[in-house]
Amino acid sequence: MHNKVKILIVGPPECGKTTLTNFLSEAGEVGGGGYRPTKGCRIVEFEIPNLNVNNMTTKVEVELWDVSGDRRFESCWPAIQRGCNGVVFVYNPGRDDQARILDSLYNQFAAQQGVREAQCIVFCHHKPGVQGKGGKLSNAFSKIPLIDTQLEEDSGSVRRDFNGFVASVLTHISAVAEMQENSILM
Ligand SMILES: Nc1nc2c(ncn2[C@@H]2O[C@H](COP(=O)(O)OP(=O)(O)OP(=O)(O)O)[C@@H](O)[C@H]2O)c(=O)[nH]1
Ligand SMILES: [Mg+2]
Repeated sequence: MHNKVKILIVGPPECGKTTLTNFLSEAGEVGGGGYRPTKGCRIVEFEIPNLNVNNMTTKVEVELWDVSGDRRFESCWPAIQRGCNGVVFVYNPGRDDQARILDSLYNQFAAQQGVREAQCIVFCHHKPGVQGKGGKLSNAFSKIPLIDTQLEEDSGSVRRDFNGFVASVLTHISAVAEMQENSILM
């Protein structure tokens, strides 16, 4: 059983990727201090001790790559994308430029990399006080689950949704591996 995953978290600047990464990995406080833009990328490793994958409980090691939303670091993207198993797209529903940015990120981080819809999820991240649903996401996202994340109000569901996503990524990986084995045997 493959129990290690590399997940990227991408989205426009300041939408909350580092905050979500810190919450999921328990690496820091939510909303503590001011905004410090991520430089290039930050890799955080943590474990999910008991994850149910294909009816089996297993320990999963997660490498979460918290990618800067600043395109000045675009030259690092090929290195960041190598060996990626899944992508979390994050956006701020309080701004109307986000759908366009997310569509372009989908092309670069999923479509062009052969990362399938089953390996993606969208977090519509509500910072405290942010209203609205944001612009409609492009058709590229029509088959990708979209989750509202609100750490102050319901952080438990954010963790559950993320863990569920990791389980479905692992299910996808094992299904692909099985197909490849079968095609070798045939
Ligand atoms: N209180 C609170 N603050 C948040 C939340 N999400 C984001 N913020 C704040 O919004 C600002 C930007 O959040 P970051 O997580 O740094 O944004 P980012 O997407 O990592 O930005 P880049 O690294 O520049 O791409 C910071 O000041 C955060 O503290 C949240 O859920 N609660
Ligand atoms: Mg950041």
